[in-house]
Amino acid sequence: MHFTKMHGIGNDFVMVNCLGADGPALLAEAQKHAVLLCDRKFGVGGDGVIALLPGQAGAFKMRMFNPDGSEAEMCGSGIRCFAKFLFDRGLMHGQSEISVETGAGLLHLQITAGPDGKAEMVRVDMGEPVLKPSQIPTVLSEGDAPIINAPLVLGDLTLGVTAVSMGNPHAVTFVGDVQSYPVESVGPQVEHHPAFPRRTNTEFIQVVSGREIIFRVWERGAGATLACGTGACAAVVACVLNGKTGREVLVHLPGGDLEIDWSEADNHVYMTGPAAEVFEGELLFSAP
Ligand code: ZDP
Repeated sequence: MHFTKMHGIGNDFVMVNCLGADGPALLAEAQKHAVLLCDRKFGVGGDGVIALLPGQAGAFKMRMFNPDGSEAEMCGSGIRCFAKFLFDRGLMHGQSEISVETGAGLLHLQITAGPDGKAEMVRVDMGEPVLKPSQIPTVLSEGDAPIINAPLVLGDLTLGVTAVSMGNPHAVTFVGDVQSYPVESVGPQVEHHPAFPRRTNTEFIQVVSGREIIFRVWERGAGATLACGTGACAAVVACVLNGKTGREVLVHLPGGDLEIDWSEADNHVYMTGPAAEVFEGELLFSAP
C-alpha cells in the first residue's frame, strides 16, 4: 500500500489515495489495517488514517480512521492535509478553493500557497457547531438546550463541561493551568463516560485573554495528541458560550497555533492553519 505521511501542527496522519481503480480495495485495506498503520513501533505511525476517495456531492470525499480502528465523522487537521495533498498533486486543477465531502457534510476550503507554489495554509469552513445534546450525542442533560458548563461527575472530581459537535463530539473544560493539568488521567475518564454514547474528544482550555487560549486535548480513539482541528473549533465555541472570549481566537495547541473564527454573520466556524507533507512510502503487509 502506497501512503503519504502528513501532519497539521503535529497532528499526524497516514494518507491513502483511494482515487484509482484499486480504490475500493485500498480503502478496505486502509480501514482493516488502521491500527497497524498508526502504530509508531510496529507500523508507520500516526494519529489516524485518512482515505482520499471520489465524492458524489463534491469531487472528493474524506474518511478518517482513529488509531484504535474506529471511524471519526470529521477531522479538522486531516482535512487541511487532505487539501494540501489535492493542491500539490494538481488534483484541484490550479484552483485554490474546493468542497470536500465529510461526515460533517460538504465543507468548503481555501488554500494559500507558499513561495514554493505548494499549499501552505488552509482555511476551512467547518460549518455550524451542533449544540443539541441528542445530536452530539450526549445524555448529560435531557431536552434540546445547549450543555454549557454542566457538571460531569468523575468519582471525586466534578468537571464543568460544555458539549459541542463539529461533526464529531467534544467536551470542553476550562482549567486554571493547562500545562500541569492531568490530561492523561482525566481525559480517558471523560472519553468513556456513559454520558457520551459514542465516546467523546475532550479539550482542556486555559483562557489567556479575550482573543487567546491555550489548548490540550485527549482525543477519542487516539489519546493525547499535539493538535486537533475540530477540537480547537469546539473550544472557541465553548469559550464564546461561556463568555470567556470573543469570536476570533488564536488557539495555542501543543504542536502550534490555529486561528479560529466563529462568524456572527453565518454561524459557521472558520479554521485557518498549516498542513505539511513529510514523506511517502510503501507498507509491506506482514499482518494476516
Ligand atoms: O473524533 C474523533 O474520534 C477524533 N479522534 C478524530 C480526529 C480529530 C482530529 N484530531 C482533528 O483535527 O479534528 C483529527
